[in-house]
Amino acid sequence: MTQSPIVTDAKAATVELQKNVLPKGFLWGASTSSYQIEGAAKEDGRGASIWDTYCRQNGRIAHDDTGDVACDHYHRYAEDVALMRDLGLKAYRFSIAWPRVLPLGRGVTNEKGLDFYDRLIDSVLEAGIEPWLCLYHWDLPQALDDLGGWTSRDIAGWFADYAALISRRYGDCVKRFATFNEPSVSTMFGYAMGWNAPGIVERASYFKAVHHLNLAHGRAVDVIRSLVPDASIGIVHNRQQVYPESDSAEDAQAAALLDTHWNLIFPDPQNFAAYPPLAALDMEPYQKAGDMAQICRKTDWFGLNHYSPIYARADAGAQLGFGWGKSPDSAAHTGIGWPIHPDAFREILIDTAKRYKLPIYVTENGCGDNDAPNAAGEILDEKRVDYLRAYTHALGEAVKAGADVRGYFVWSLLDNFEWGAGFSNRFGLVYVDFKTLKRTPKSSARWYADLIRRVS
Ligand code: IFM
Repeated sequence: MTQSPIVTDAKAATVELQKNVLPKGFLWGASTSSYQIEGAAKEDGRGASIWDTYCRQNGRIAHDDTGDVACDHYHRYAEDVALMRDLGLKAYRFSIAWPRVLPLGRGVTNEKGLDFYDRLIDSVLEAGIEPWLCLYHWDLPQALDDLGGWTSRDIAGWFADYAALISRRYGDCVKRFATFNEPSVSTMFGYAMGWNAPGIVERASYFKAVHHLNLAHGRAVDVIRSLVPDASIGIVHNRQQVYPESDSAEDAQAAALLDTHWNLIFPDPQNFAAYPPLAALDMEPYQKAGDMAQICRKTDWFGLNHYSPIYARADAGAQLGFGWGKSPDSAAHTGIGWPIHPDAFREILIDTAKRYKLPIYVTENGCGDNDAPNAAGEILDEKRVDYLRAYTHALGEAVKAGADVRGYFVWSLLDNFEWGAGFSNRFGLVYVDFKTLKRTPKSSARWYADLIRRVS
């Protein structure tokens, strides 16, 4: 995917997506994840996750923030569902906290934790919103990490059993299942870079984690299909164009490697039964006969998370052979410094549709900033409105060019715990005051509600 950077079309921010561009029944939604919003970390029998541990390690998270309380969604979910209803959302993507329902990751279930998701799903359905359930958004039970976590081959079986529990419990009313969210981030940042839980920096651990997660995906797809025959199953991948930081041959090689690990190492084996060429040799030691047949599973849709292109530079000393490059200063950037490239979004949608030939749901897209209320208590996040306007317009252009895109979920419904950045990076349509936990819809929430009304 290495090619010249796309120049941002600044005019796109003023062009609204028009009615009748998108297919009938297009799903407008918003996404969240368990550790980032739920809080109630020690309540009602929830077990510890690797993020509870990681957040307590010195210097890992900005301001030593933790997800202990986060948005307190565990107690305030009804208020949050009311916000979704006011927005006019058609779908809501959330994740289950594995340690909330299986405190040790396997074995004895936690009925109170399971009840919480019953209540949440019921209230989402009562609001006329379709629940999209993601099994794994990074909060691995600590007890499983103690046994090796994703570096242990046994995890494919632990995950399959967890998928069975969730399918049996919720499969009567939930029909949309995602196995994983952004596996390339959770494995690369968690096992090769040390930037995410569990904070490991080791090549071999990373390759093992990748392979075992791929196996777990294949096993879980089989389990969900057998227990919920009418389920619509997918997995959520982040895909971003990867550009070399300079014209040097070394940076070009680094970009090809980053592309392999960021964009291909999960969807390629899952769809084509083969690891991408630049990773194939590294993956060999961890594969057993029959693994590829288990990993490669037909899914019903491709979940695409996209924010902006990323940049690579040569770094021979790095665990995976590439370093992270800087985006050109000339590009427009969000408040947290991510490049704004709606054209890249259009192109990645077209490219993903051609490569994987699956219906696409944009399962995350959004704009991070450091929003603050004005004197009147309003959050006028015009920059986010411009971003969303430009990106949804680009989505329409991709559809016109033939990409089969069937839904779009904003990241995120609420400001939340943004991993290593703690609470300082805000992506929400709804502002959360983390002292009082008061929710206030931002200008972007009003804009999004209006868009949904206008084009649905
Ligand atoms: O907050 C994250 C989310 O958990 C995964 N995708 C990117 C978002 C913004 O960084």
